[in-house]
Amino acid sequence: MLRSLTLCVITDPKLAPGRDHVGIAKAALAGGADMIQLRDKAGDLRELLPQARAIQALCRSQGAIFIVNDRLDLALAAGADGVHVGQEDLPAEAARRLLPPGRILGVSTHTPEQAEAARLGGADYIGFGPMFPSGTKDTGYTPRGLEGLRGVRAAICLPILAIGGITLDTVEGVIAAGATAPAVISAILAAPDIAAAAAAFRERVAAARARAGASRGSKVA
Ligand code: TZP
Ligand code: MG
Repeated sequence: MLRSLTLCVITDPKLAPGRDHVGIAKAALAGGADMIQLRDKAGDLRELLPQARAIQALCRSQGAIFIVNDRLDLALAAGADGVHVGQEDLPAEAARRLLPPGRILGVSTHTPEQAEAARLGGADYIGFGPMFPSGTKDTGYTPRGLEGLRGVRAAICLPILAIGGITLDTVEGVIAAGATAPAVISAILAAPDIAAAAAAFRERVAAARARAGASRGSKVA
């Protein structure tokens, strides 16, 4: 399932005025996102829990995966499919120990060494970035670019969700460089029509995969 992911949309209501996490998730799912990650650095857990439960139910009904960023307590309380931790959150192995069997663990990484450590800690997939300059989060790392992505792809066989400044114009290159799928915030949430923006991303990812498949086929032939 993770290996066939096409698009992860990360909910951040600051970037989608007038919509809450559930509204963003609904629109992204309508456009074909197959993973939703709830990301809220400041939210009150009492308010986030019902939203997380609603998104989990929506995702389940549409065969999509629901992941909670940072907050393992929220992920567990909502019955989410998994949790995504960064380099300053719970270490991967600690999160892995606390997650029930079968749940998904994602880890944000910025270097091949961090990616390998995440794998050893039990990650099911890694986030890798920032790919390009991003106004959404200052990770403290310079953009990794396609070269950085190729390096981590060569170093590790886990699914990779590339993140950071990815747009419709750059997503095909990101897939060609070895990402399993993009994880996107602003290019989708700030669009006037979130569902249409998600659908456009899906199409580009599918096109890039088809091209990669065709070129592999022609090399074999
Ligand atoms: N981690 C690395 S860059 C980033 C995160 C959460 C922000 C991605 O947001 P955007 O708006 O798609 O650049
Ligand atoms: Mg985090």
